[in-house]
Amino acid sequence: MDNVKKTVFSGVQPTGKITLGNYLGAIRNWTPLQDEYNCLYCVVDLHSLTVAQVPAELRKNTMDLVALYIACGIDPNKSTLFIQSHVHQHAELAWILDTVAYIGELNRMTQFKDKSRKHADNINMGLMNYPVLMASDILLYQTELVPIGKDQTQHLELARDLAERFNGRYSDTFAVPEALTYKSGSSIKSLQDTSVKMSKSDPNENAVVSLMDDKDAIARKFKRAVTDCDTAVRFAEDKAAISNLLTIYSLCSGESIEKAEFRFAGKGYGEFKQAVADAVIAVVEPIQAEQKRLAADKAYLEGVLKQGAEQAGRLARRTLDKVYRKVGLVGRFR
Ligand code: ATP
Ligand code: LTN
Repeated sequence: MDNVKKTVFSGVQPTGKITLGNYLGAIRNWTPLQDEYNCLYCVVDLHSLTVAQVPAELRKNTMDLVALYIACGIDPNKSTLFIQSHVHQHAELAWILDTVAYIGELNRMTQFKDKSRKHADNINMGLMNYPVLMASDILLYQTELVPIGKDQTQHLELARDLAERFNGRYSDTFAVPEALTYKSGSSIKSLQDTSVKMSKSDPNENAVVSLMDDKDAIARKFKRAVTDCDTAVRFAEDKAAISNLLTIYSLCSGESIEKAEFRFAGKGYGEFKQAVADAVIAVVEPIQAEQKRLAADKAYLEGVLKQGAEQAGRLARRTLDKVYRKVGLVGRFR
């Protein structure tokens, strides 16, 4: 690993079908960083245990997501690709950071409040601790940049606070990370309700386009997508639904929003929605084919993950050893 390059870390939970929001807001932005930075891309399986999972499905979703990362352009020869639970230091550092984090600040987290409402029968400690484990993921690698969607910026702020608090208390130990969010696509909205983000856990399947949806499903979902009251294809604050579709169209087709507005001027929503669907299909079809091919190649994926866990483990050990020493734990006798 190159010591002069800055370190980038990001992850997605293997909690089900990866959405177009996950792709446009996060994963898509990871690939161009691979040449300029030391990148670590992680499937954060421990995080997904904070809501109820079916064990066999979690296992499958985890391996499918590894294949999807590669299909989306993450190159295991350039980036470190690994599964969070394969590097035990994540959970260990989270414990130390737990002793630095305050209950009050965790209790205020928007995602914790949202998920507590959604899973009222299972408000477990892990759900509250979620951002501390995320801070651990990031700080373990002396990460400087974290590419994420807008919904995760509050968690990143906490990671920064914990790093600074620890550094202040025990002397300089962690790099203080910065969020990397992009102007366009950092918050793709539900196709049925533009006041909420498109989310894997949305029970309304018309609201969410999955990266693995087939052509017909994608066309149907865009056809049924809510629109605004007039008929103009225009990007504007008071036209949240059309603006969301224009953002998706622009990111998938590569055409600017202005050009797209011009192209669809005077045309109906029907034609526009079909064009959005076509642009999305053109992006996802090759990814789907590659994901399927890779998911069937177990030996290859295992090799990638073995190498990833070794590389990440080496870096993680370095930071955790330092942390244990700083807080006053007696090092293991060898
Ligand atoms: P869940 O519904 O299970 O909470 P999620 O869809 O929010 O899942 P995560 O695994 O929590 O997905 O998020 C992975 C990455 O995708 C994060 O960087 C997050 O910011 C980004 N992301 C999630 N939803 C969107 C969205 N609608 N628009 C843009 N980025 C998103
Ligand atoms: N909480 C993130 C997933 C996540 C993550 C991370 C993202 C866990 N650890 C570290 C960036 C860096 C989410 O997207 N829901």
